[in-house]
Amino acid sequence: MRRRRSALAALPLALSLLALPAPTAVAAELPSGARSLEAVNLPGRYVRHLDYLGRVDAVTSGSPAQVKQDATVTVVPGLASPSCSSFQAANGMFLRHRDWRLRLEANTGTAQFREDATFCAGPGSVTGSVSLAPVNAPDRRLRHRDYELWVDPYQDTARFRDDSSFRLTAPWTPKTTRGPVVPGLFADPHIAHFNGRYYLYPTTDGYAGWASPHYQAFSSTDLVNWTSHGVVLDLRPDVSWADDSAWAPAVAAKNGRYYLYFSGGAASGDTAKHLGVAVSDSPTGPFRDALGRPLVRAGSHPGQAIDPMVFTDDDGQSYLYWGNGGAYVAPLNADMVSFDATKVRTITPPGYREASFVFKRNGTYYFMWSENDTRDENYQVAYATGPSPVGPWTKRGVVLQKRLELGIKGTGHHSVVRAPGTDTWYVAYHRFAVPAGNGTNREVTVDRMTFNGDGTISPIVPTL
Ligand code: FUB
Repeated sequence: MRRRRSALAALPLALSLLALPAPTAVAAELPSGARSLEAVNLPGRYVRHLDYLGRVDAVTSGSPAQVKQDATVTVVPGLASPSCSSFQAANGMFLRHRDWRLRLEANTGTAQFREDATFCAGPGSVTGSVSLAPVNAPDRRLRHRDYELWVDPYQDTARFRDDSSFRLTAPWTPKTTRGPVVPGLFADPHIAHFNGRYYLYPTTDGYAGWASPHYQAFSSTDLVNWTSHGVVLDLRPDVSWADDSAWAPAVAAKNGRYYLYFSGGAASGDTAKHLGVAVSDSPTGPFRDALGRPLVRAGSHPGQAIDPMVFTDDDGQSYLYWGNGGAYVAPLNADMVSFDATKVRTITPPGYREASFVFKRNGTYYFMWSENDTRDENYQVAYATGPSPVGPWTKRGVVLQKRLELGIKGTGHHSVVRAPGTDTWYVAYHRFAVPAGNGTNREVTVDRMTFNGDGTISPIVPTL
């Protein structure tokens, strides 16, 4: 039982505490994935949500399945800062603070929500434990008080340090489905293989209006276990002509260098998106703007200058594809950062919305794209085949679409990779986050893509 002190008796202590700044929550990256959080000074009590409010409650092996699930969260890169963390519940909602109380709410994508749902980890009071400071209130800590979870001003007392320290333990509810390949909200994955590793370059999602300012990258040797390489390009400091709308990147390698094609807009309210190119000596960056200006300016062709993709043919010639509303292709110059504007061709197929992707198999060129709006559960992937990288194209139909019996919606903006030296192909794509996602809360997954004997693509079966 905690002893209550009178307000007067507590005053000298409170004044002395005011003088002490809260120690900086050193952004110790938490392991991502499903976890439970146990209060260090209340062994057996775990962070859980009950009626959308955070508490620390007893959980045992005999607890009802619902209690175990409510005491399990998935740790994902912080919605407001990828070096910190966010905590997602099984229903897709996030733990966030509001009025200094910890709550479980759906991500609205606003800057306020993303910050309120991002916590930076620092050392806890005992070895192996962590304390969690909101990214937007670094002098406060998540702590339990009368078994409720609050975000209180830091106090330099043993009691406060214990009340605000948690151990990350094995999850009470182990994940039963495969889930997204990288935890958290990401979309528009560009998958590629460079020097023995697979790389994934997605849009960072969860932002209202898809306003993310940066790109993160991941790599893997087996397409199952992915390593985060953090932010590889941040538009705000690194690109003079763009601050936000870091949408749908694509990376191509040539002559030992890596070229990241990206889109960006100015945060000034200008809704135009331009397409740029950044370069690095490493597939994991850091990438720097190669031109100091856009490669394709908004308005240079009908539709939006977004969703770049580069295909390099067997003769070494690379082609840049892009466009929303209209699909365009142009041969890139050898420098990979320029092209002859007179050589741009319009290749918009029927049903085309965005997200061009081109690859070649057995001498046939495949042109794939997304149809409908990414906010629509009917967002889907279709394709055409042709005899050259610029067509002419024959539409073959839709190959990837929602699977409602599994709760899979909005499957699109994909990319394709072949396991080197084989005829085994994989498709990376996004879907509405399962469950509770939508067109700005999307997640990335990878499935097999197979071909029929006549070279057409078999329907891709989206799996969880
Ligand atoms: O992620 C932002 C935009 O949504 C992409 O550029 C489009 O392809 C759509 O997925």
